[in-house]
Amino acid sequence: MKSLVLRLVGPIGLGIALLAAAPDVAPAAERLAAENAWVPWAPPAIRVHAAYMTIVNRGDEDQAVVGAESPDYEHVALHVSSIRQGMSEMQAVDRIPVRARTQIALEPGGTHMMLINPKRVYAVDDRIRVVLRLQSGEKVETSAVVRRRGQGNEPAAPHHGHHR
Ligand SMILES: [Cu+2]
Repeated sequence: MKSLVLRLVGPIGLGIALLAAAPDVAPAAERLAAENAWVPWAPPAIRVHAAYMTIVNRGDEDQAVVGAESPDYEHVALHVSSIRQGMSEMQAVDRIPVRARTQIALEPGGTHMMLINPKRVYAVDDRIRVVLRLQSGEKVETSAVVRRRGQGNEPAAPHHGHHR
């Protein structure tokens, strides 16, 4: 669904003006896309959710996501999970680099976004807007679908047991 990936360059009018002025230069936000975004459904008592997606850099320049926000949450953080001494731990990171012509999977047990303090209650199949901030200052918007965690090898419990 291409319409889920939007360019956000200041006011819409300005974005159109920039496009018209420089048709040969695709803005960073058009070369970076956040695809297949999803948020595992959690009961309302859980105030910290994860967001997973694939960040695709189709451009010739390295990019980096340096932050994110969502109108549906108070705060969004970038996190990396790892297993240490048999325990799942996670750490906040400043940036998620996405090298030219590569993609990065944000997935359970690895890099992910942490959505903190939801502003509403979600049901399965709801959509959550997430806006990625790029190093260039540009923004990439994506729409994450609320899904139940798969029955595959993902843990049934949220991986956020060690979150402060
Ligand atoms: Cu986390």
